[in-house]
Amino acid sequence: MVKKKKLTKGQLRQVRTNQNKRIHRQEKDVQWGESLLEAAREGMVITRFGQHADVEDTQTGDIFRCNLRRSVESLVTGDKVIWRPGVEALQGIAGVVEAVHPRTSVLTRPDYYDGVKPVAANIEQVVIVSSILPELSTNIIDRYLIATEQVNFTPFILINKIDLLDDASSERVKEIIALYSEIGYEVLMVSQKTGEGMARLKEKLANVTSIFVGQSGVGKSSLVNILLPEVNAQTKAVSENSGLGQHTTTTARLYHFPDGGDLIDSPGVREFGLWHLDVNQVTRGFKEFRQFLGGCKFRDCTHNADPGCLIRAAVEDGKINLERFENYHRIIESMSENKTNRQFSRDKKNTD
Ligand SMILES: Nc1nc2c(ncn2[C@@H]2O[C@H](COP(=O)(O)OP(=O)(O)OP(=O)(O)O)[C@@H](O)[C@H]2O)c(=O)[nH]1
Ligand SMILES: [Mg+2]
Ligand SMILES: [Zn+2]
Repeated sequence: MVKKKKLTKGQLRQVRTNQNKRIHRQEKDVQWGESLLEAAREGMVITRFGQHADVEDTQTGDIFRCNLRRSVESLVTGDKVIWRPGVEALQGIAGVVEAVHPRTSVLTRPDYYDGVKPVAANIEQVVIVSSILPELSTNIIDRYLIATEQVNFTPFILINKIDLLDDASSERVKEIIALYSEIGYEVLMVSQKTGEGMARLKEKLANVTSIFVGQSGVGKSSLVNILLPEVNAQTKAVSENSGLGQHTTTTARLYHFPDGGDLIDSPGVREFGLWHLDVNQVTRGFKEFRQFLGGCKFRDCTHNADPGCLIRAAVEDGKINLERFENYHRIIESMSENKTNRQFSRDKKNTD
């Protein structure tokens, strides 16, 4: 714990005023007057929810639930912050986040109303988790790869639940591994259930800050529980009715490995949207396309049926994988659909 000093008379008075406000329900939020706060300390955001964040004090390693100053515009798991402890906890809140240090990296995704939303900050490695159940989808993997390629993260692909492999899915996994290895992405196969492949995964996670991303139900939190047995993150079976994950994890949370390295577990999203990116960014997100870009006959080539398209030619020559090419066009199409829907619901929101 951060050492507490004895309260001065003025501080005691303010504490009492806050308590009275609370009793009389006049004020929803606890007010932290200057005199109720101790000196500034360094910390890191372990998790953020609503108007609160759990901040780990850098010096002691203890975790404190904090309010956020209004000037703090955006705060996510992994953010390094300056925070100040209160002289005593009020309504379970132990301090205030005063400021956020500049981020070395941030993983973002679009939010329906707010534009771009950060998911986590100061990460180095993105682990794209996929699994035999609910589904093995290269379209989803590609969406995450595009997002990670924007910021030069090192991504790798993790296929979980290989204990569920049958002949057909084994063939499919082999195809997927070949596809991504050829482009230069590492693919690991693991089973949280049997422990297969877990040693290699541990190696990959040592001494770096990583984030698990991927659909709901692929087993991100289950993997966290095996990697860090003392954590006990909540997990839930994939729904038998819908065949979908149940959105069990609701907010990103950071864990430390005892021997070095951090791991962030994140909530599965229904669709990892990319409409905060423009077409060029998506195209460059397919890193094997890059060597051909700029060489098509027409400058505004859509890399579809356009004459003189080098990307299409590369597909025909077997230099670009057909599945990746098809995913590319599906993603580009869905981006324009989503943009229209979003505009529509924004207009609707404005007239409501
Ligand atoms: N057979 C098998 N089941 C697994 C494996 N790993 C996880 N599961 C099961 O998959 C289900 C979903 O796991 P979770 O860890 O909750 O999935 P998640 O990715 O954290 O999901 P969200 O928090 O909703 O994003 C649970 O019932 C797990 O027991 C595995 O290796 N093999
Ligand atoms: Mg989870
Ligand atoms: Zn082209």
